[in-house]
Amino acid sequence: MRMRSARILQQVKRSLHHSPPLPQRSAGIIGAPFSKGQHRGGVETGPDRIRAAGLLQRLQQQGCAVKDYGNLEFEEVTEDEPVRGSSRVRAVGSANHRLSEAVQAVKKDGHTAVMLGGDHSLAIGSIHGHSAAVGPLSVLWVDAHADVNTPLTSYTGNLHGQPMSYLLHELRSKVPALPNFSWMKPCVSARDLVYIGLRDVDPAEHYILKLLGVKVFSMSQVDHLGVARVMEETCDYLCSSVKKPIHLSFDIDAIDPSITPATGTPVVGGLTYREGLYITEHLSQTGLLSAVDLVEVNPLRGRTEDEVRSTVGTAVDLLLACFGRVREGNHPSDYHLPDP
Ligand SMILES: [Mn+2]
Repeated sequence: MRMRSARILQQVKRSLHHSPPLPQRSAGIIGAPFSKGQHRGGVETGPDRIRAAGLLQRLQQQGCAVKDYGNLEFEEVTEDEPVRGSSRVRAVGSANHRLSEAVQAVKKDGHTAVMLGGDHSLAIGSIHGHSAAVGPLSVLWVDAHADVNTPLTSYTGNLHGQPMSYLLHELRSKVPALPNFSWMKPCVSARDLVYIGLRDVDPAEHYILKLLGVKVFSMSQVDHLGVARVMEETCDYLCSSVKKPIHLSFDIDAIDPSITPATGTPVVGGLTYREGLYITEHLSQTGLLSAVDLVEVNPLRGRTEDEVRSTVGTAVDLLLACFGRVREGNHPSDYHLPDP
């Protein structure tokens, strides 16, 4: 009898709480004010602008525990001549070494790591550190670009267009040994990588993605399938065998530049704000999201304050969704209606 009434009480409670309760999560935030993986100044101010838009407070308001590890300080590399056509290799190698260690510390403290960039070369250290702490990962790379040039295929010599080639086991023999990179080894299998949002892919990159059979949802596929099907297929694909922790590497230029113009290499025809939120809401609900990069927010690239605000605000909204915020609304599990 007591069992039964307890069950009825549970059912009543459940019907009162039909919107999903806020998940208990904790975010460990690392600022990485680094811009030497590309040539435009300003992207190093991204982390502080994202914090100033209220990221920490808003995460706390939605029931998420937050620890801010502050901004990393990167050592000045004075002699940094190009190597095999790539620029500032030593600075990128050294910064990513530091970042890898910082991400490992955040994971050992038990948080979901949040790396605020900075340019996308930082994914090298972020993904390496994440993998060093938790083992094999799934990587979801949301970006207009594939960032999988090797130093020998890159047209620009910018390392923010190369990070995935350093990280993939399958490309080990195609990436030359570089100064200040001896600390890192590839740690991602092509089978465990999914791209969403691609629309500006170099020929060599396209060749690599086909050669390795990487799962790609370009903007054409997003148009064709719709974002809900894309996320369903992404999660089925990544979780088909073992459920590995997921690393989300989100380049703000994946979103259409009409929404997020303050970024270094905008490309028209991107994800809508709603598609971006759908991706992050859906990932959050898998319970497997273990680290997030939010990179390439460059406040100096906005032509107006409104453009900067829209870009930074979108970055914040994407991160809130990673930690359980859904558009239908949330309420704390101990919420009580006030009695008159
Ligand atoms: Mn990128």
